[in-house]
Amino acid sequence: MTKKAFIFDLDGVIVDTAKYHFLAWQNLANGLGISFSEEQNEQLKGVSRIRSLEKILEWGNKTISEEEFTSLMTKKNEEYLNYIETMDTSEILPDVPRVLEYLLTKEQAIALGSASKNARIILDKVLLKEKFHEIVDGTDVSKAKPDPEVFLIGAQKLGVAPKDCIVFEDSVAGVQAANIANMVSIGIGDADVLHEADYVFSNFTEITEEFINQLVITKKV
Ligand code: B16
Ligand code: MG
Repeated sequence: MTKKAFIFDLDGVIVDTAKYHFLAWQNLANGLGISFSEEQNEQLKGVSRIRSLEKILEWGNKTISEEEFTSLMTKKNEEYLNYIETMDTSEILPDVPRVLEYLLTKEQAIALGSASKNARIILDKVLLKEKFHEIVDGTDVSKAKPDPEVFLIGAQKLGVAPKDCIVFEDSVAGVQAANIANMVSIGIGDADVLHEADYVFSNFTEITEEFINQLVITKKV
């Protein structure tokens, strides 16, 4: 088999940490007198920490000082870290380990491409860190998705051309980033929301070995 690179987003693809981000952002927003719904949380998926706080302040029509902005970001992250402290392998989304193992047996390259600065901590908690040949996270990038930087760095680190990379993403911004990078985009979630992706699956239980084999042999032009 030829070698391709498979790049996985973290939050919403490997683990469901969106619920913890939601609780921490909601607490922060409510403290500022801003209401914050699950629908609004959807719009923060794949979005960087800074941009997420900017959006919440926009929704609440609130302006704060730079110092307060920095201190709120720290507070949010401390609360988030408390939530993820107790994470374990039970929080890995269904069939993710099966797909990772299959790719490894087929000697394919695997990278993580996440906007989260906490990605390495989470991979450690769920004991999946050693499955990835390269990890690119929020500490390695300067531009947030839909900018393709995170995936392009992943491809470069693995030594695989972007057209030979396949990205698994749960966010619209992430799917757009993969498309802009000229990679194959696979949406994990709702097909209506992720309609820009080349393929969409509800979750990894729907991803067969035949489909993966097909991805490995297909050339993107
Ligand atoms: P942190 P992903 C993203 O991770 C999350 O989807 C997004 O909700 C979060 O704000 C962002 O990471 C930053 O996370 O505050 O931990 O640095 O989906 O790109 O893996
Ligand atoms: Mg995500």
